[in-house]
Amino acid sequence: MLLLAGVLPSAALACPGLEVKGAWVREPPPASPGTAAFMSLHNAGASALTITGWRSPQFGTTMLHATLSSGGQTKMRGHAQLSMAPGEGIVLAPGGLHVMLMKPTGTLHEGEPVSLELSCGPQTTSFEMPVRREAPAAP
Ligand SMILES: [Cu+2]
Repeated sequence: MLLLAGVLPSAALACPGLEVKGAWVREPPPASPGTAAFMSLHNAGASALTITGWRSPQFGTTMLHATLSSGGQTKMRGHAQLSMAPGEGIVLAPGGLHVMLMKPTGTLHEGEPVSLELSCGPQTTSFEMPVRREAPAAP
């Protein structure tokens, strides 16, 4: 069956079942080369969901990082993909998984929006998240 692209709701092109909650970006210190974004992801769909890419027009480089602590030292390393079974969720939070945002194209201050695009194969989900100085209180 053919569908007319013009009448497709945009949600049909989004990652199926993906829900994003509580997304925010830490306000970078002056002259910082980058910052990080945090959020809760949930797969409300009927099939497994894999997030394969991250992109923000406000940063030159966007990637998923994990934080590792060993011997009192904290390191970050790249984290390939996030997969969620139906009903499963993943939390990106300070001290753990985060979206690393490097090479900002401009300055960012508290309250300003940052756009982020998540890819799951050929589909994408885009949203805006606010810049914050502090982590929001847990709901
Ligand atoms: Cu990082």
